[in-house]
Amino acid sequence: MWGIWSRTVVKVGMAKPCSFVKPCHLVKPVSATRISGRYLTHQKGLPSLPVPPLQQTCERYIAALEPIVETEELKYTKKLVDEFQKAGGDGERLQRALEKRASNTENWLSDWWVQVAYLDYRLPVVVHSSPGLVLPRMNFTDKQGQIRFAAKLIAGVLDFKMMIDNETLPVEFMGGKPLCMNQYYQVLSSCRIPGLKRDSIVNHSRSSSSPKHITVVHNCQFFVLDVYNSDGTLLSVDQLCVQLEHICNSSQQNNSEPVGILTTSDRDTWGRTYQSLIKDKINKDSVSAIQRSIFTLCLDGAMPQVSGDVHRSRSAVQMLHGGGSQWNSANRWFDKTLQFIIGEDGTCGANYEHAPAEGPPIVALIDHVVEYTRRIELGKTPVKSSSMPQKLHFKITPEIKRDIEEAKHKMDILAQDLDMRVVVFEEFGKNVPKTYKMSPDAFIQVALQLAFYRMYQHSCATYESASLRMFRLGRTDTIRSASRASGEFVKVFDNPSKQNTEKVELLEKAVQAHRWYTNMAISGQAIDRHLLGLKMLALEQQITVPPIFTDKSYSKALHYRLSTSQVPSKTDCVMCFGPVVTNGYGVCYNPMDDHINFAVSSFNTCKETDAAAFAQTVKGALLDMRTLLEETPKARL
Ligand code: COA
Ligand code: HC5
Repeated sequence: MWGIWSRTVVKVGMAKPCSFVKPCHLVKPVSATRISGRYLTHQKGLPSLPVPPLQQTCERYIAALEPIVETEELKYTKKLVDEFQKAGGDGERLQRALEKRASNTENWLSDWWVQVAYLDYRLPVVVHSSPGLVLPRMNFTDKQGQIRFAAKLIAGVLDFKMMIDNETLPVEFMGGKPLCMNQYYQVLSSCRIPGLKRDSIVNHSRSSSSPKHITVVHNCQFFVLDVYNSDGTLLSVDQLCVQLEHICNSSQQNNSEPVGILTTSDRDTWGRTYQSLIKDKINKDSVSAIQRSIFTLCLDGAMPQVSGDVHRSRSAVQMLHGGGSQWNSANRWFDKTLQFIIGEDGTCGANYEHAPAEGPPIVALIDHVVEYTRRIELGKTPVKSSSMPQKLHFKITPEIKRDIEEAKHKMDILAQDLDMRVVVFEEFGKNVPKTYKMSPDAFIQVALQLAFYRMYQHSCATYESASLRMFRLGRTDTIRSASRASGEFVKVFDNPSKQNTEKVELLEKAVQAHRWYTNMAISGQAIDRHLLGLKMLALEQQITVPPIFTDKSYSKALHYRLSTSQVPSKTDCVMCFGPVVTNGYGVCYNPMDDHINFAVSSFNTCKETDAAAFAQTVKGALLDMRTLLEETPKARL
């Protein structure tokens, strides 16, 4: 299996030249019709994503390969790279074409990226692409509490939506530079649609009749809930409570076909089923109501009681895939860009379909919602009557019934395979690295490198997400955390014959190397998206794909056994995702001031990996690195 972040590799022969004609099916750039003034002025002021110099990328590519390929492989790749970048070679030609594309587009990368990383990707979005987000356990333990919290949550999301609609969202900054805000306009009222070979995204937020409803799913049954009164005002929290109670009361029996499970299938299979499903007018209207809705709210059924770390890990599983067909996997519509998930025992979080946006805008929305739910009180306003929620009906043919059974079966295999461990590292957070004048993120990444080396005695290709939102319509590039400096550090760290002063020096160098790579990535000078762009052009122009892209080193460089991401938040939550290769780990972390939340995933069918063991080894690495700094006086200077 190729994870999304590996599949941009090698399979050159299989990849078809993409004809990115009119990307009407892509995330629509913000249109000038409704979004205006402040937002557009801000967006226009942002710089365009640069195309890095070819020679720079070639040099940095070779440097990045050093810790992860064999000496002989590196020698061979150096020759290919020299050939690629020589005057009059493939590289020069492709580079010129890429520069031309950059001058003719708002962002030379973003449409390609959405296509390659998401819409062309055919594995299920569940586990393989859509992340989960786990909020701290909330203070309720029964159905009544679940409904009351859900009502507040809906009100909180609509409060945030108002800021999006009025363009009053504060512009975000990174390192003093303003960020692209486009992703905020893509997360509500949008949905992924399965295709036969390629998916698409619809976004209804700026259509002339923008949606006024959400979808609620309970006991695998879907309902349309209008969240605006006929006079255009929002339903109050009390009104929402009444509506949710009505939904729950009218779906107590689990007697409908669990049609939502179809969205867990691989995309080609779901694409085929989708075609036959929407042939029926009733089904088409029901599916359209889900797709158009502002977001989906999943009210989950009760789960067996567990506590502590086990509860956190179980919640992460609920957010990521719902626990399997007998639990809540069918109580979802995984194509929906944003799904809030609320259990009966205080479990609460979200799942989001990744194509339209990165984690940070989702987290900002959720931070706002959590804050809102803490402020708002119930039972203060008289309950006005509002229109009744509408149940969505589906007509299920024997063929679709068969597809549902197959989807259940495959989802259950996937659920069995995923090992997810949420751990809280309680000893310290950003505070300790800061004391030693080190970047906390770089410190954590070096600890991940040390942990991997301790378990496997070598380094692996490592991916960390870097934001490109300093540029207009920017998405992400890759920070390659395995560097020459990290390699030198991890090799020496457990060697008792080495002095602590040398170890500290190597640690400092490794941390600095990581921070250097981060700065280069967020300023649009990293290598991965540039190489992808050059390869995409070769495919588009139907010229022979240059050998550097069919080279073994390139596939090794993209086989990320460590796929990682830092997603910070105000709320003490943790984000999670699956590994991107069969023998890899997915590691998402949220560094708070005095602790760090980690979610580590791996596949049970892989005998080499073990999420719990890796999480434990990361904890050990962080502690040992701090001890080294504490015991080595030089470090305090
Ligand atoms: N000494 C003291 N303090 C330092 C320091 C140093 N040498 N270097 C950094 N710090 C401080 C920073 O000022 C910052 O302070 P704050 O806690 O007050 O904000 C804090 O430490 C964190 O900085 P750092 O750990 O270096 O990370 P970062 O915030 O710069 O983040 C990335 C690094 C790569 C995560 C970030 O650039 C990025 O791209 N984020 C987006 C990732 C993303 O999109 N993920 C989701 C993908 S879906
Ligand atoms: C709720 C936020 C979860 C983070 C999701 C994330 O980091 O996605 C990465 C996106 C990117 O473009 O780097 C991909 N990754 C999960 C494979 C790291």
